[in-house]
Amino acid sequence: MFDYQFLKSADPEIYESIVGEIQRENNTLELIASENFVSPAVTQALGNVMTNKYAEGLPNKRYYGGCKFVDIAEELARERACRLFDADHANVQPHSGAQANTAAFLALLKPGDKFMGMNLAHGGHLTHGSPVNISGIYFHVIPYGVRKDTGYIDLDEVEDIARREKPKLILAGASAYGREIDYAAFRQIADETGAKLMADIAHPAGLIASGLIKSSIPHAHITTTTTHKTLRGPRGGMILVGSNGENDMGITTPKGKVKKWSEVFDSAVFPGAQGGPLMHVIAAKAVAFKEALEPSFKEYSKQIISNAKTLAQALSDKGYHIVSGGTDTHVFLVDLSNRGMTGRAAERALENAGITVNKNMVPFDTQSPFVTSGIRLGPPAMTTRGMKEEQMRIIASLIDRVLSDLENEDVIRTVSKEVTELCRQFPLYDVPD
Ligand code: DSN
Repeated sequence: MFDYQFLKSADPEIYESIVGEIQRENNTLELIASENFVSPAVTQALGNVMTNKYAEGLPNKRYYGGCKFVDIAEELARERACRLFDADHANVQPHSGAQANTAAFLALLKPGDKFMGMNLAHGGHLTHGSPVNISGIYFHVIPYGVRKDTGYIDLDEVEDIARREKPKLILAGASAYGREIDYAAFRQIADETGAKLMADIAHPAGLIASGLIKSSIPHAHITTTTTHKTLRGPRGGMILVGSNGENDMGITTPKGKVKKWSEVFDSAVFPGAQGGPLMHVIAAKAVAFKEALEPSFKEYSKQIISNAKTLAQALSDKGYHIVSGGTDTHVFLVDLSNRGMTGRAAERALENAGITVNKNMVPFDTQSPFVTSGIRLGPPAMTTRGMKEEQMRIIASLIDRVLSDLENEDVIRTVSKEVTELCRQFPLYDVPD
């Protein structure tokens, strides 16, 4: 599938590290909810000569000559992104989700301005106001969270805080929250309190593109996303604007010129937050969007949700506490505090058995972010391999055997063999010679 003949002789050490990663991905159960396996077509688009090209600006409005062919790739990516999300405008240049969020903040806030974002410990994201991220360093974040009794976002609390604090921006989105987000309710609160609404759909983007869960596009003034999680594209970011944003968010510049909101966001990406776009990645984004427009992608997304629900239920049946009681999406949190172990210990033992997860804070956690009381699980990558409900029940049982006897090397060895066998039944990538 992959041809590495030049790399192998030019740089055997890097070649070996890539082969090692292919083997790791082939032979382990990847349950990190934010990871996925791209198609061979996406990897080929990523490894191409468009990496050579400077293309600051936008298609047909570049600061460099020679952009005829990269323009084709970027136009296709933008047009496909708009079709996929039913958006009016897409900027496909952000190098990552964090870069897309930084550009959105630059467009919407001034240093010191107040915004509301979901508490990181309750499922939010580093770039939604963490004190160690630019979002929390340059801006004044007011966090909101989930209800202790239900694990669901507390919209009453969101409304109370917004009325009291009058933030300029409310950010709806999360990286460890399995329930659907009610963007219409967030928009209502934003309108009532004079805030703009930003949605970060990095995690559920593929499910939203498939029309399986509610979309932020009709409600948010701006939507940011990554392209590599449930959307199954190359690592990268994107900004989307729906007609809602376009209609009511024109701004008047100091010279009296009214700028469309899409122009404001485009300028915030470049020159505001980035220089030259990664044109090879943009080509690969276009390929992934084409794949996501196929009817088979919707079937894939449906299977992700069914797999996630099955995995959560199977673990719950074995006595594990699933935050909020389950999931509507591709991800859920397991609170291990009633099992006498930390998220860190669980992550390590599972990794030794060939099951990759990430430790994660759970709402109202008493442990530090390096230790945590929980793990986050999601099956998008395993669903790409073709696994279904039956395999989810097997995986739940493998996880349970490891976590029920954390220090037992024999259990870890036996489970590890079963993991390898399960992976063998669902082949992923050919290993180069
Ligand atoms: N770090 C990603 C995740 O795992 O959710 C989000 O950016």
